Amino acid sequence: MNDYGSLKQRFEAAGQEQVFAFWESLKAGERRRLADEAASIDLEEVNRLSKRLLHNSGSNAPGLDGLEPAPHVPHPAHGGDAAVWKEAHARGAKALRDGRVAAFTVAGGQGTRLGYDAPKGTFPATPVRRISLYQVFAEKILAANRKYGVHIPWYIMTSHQNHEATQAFFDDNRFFGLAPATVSFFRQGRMPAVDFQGKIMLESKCTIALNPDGHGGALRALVRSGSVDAMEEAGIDIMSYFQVDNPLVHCIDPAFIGFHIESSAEFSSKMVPKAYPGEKLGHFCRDKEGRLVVIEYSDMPEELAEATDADGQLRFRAGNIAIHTLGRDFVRRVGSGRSQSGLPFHRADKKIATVDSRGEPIRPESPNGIKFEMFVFDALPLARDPVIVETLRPEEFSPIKNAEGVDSPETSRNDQLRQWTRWARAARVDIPCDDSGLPEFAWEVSPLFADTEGEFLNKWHGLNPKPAIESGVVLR
Ligand code: UD2
Repeated sequence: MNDYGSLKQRFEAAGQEQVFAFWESLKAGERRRLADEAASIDLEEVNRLSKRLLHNSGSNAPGLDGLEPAPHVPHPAHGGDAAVWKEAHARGAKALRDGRVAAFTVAGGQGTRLGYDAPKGTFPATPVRRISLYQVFAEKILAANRKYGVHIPWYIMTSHQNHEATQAFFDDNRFFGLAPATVSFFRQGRMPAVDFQGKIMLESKCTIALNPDGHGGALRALVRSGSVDAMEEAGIDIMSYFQVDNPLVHCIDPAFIGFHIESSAEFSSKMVPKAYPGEKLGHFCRDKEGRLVVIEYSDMPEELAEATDADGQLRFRAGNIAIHTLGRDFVRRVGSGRSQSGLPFHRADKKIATVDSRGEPIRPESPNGIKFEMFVFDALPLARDPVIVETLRPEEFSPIKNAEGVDSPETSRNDQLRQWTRWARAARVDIPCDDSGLPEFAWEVSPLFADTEGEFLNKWHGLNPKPAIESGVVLR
């Protein structure tokens, strides 16, 4: 009770006493739960953010004055220097063989748009085997382990909501052949939602409306969970960062890692040219202080998003596909800073399930409060010598975000089929396709067989006899 007394006092002093409005009617277990949740909140941070973000549009976006397109390393297919890419590849491969690299997946999102009632990484992603996103990544990591003679550790950031289910999925699937000790799961932090007066909202009489603190919360969570310490102990100084939603990602990409090392970067990113101005990708830009920044699609004025160069290409075409390389010491520096020196929070107005003054549930039909989120790409301007490297969209980016339409399971499966079919055609295998390169039947290439066209050609030429590529075939 004493603990509760001081907790309540702190909330009163911060003008947040409504959190305990139903305390007297709660059972012992419910009180403990509420007190635990309340104790996890940094009141000073919440009040400071509410004050700042309630009174502006809250985008917290970098300034748009004097914005220029960010420079990037072009892919050899678009005029990049093949010799420079070869060197970068060799440098990255050495770092991999030396055991300096960990894989890192952010998977704490709520996946609301997909309408799938389980952790998104468990979603069946491929056209024939229908294996999960997690299995796709696991096979890619396993393939890299074999290639470089190492056990690449894989860190997965979950949320409070999906942590247990994620771990159970790996257990049930025997970690897809990875050594269990090399896979670590940790929960990201949470932030309370506030109403438009800045008051922390209850989700029920005994629970606070707490939400994941955004993928930018990864930096704090990597530090708090001890992952950064564990990496240091194991001699790992580079993290290969990717989202849980993109089965085409090269989880471990030696050339990208090589460019990062070559420029002594603290944070590096991949880009693809935007397909059209309104595409929902952030824009890599250089701000007027000369720092690299990402301007989210929703913050980019239409006239800038649509501006073109003399050659007719989009001027701000470098799209952020959320594939990064992070330096371990950089993560420690930004992730252990107290909130003011870490990443900024953004405001998102949302419909937040809550309770009325009698404790009855409210399911609002329009936004009734604010969630606070950090974005990992806000680390870019804080990093020394960041480098942005072009990748090819058909080879690396086809996320599963929506149940239907763009970026859906169907578009992603079709892009996987087009990729494997391109590789097979490069090996002179005749596969009937439509004009978009989509084959007439579904087949599949496991990342354990090949993860790039070059690997496919090597493996294929070594096969004797060669299998017929037909409906339902899986090369593994
Ligand atoms: C993100 C980027 C966008 C582009 C796109 C590429 C933002 C705001 N925008 O859009 O610029 O790069 O991806 O696909 O990020 N996640 C967490 N914890 C959270 C929230 C998200 O781990 O609290 C993870 C989530 O599980 C997923 C990833 O972050 O792996 C992306 O989240 P999203 O789907 O909300 O991002 P999206 O599609 O708006």
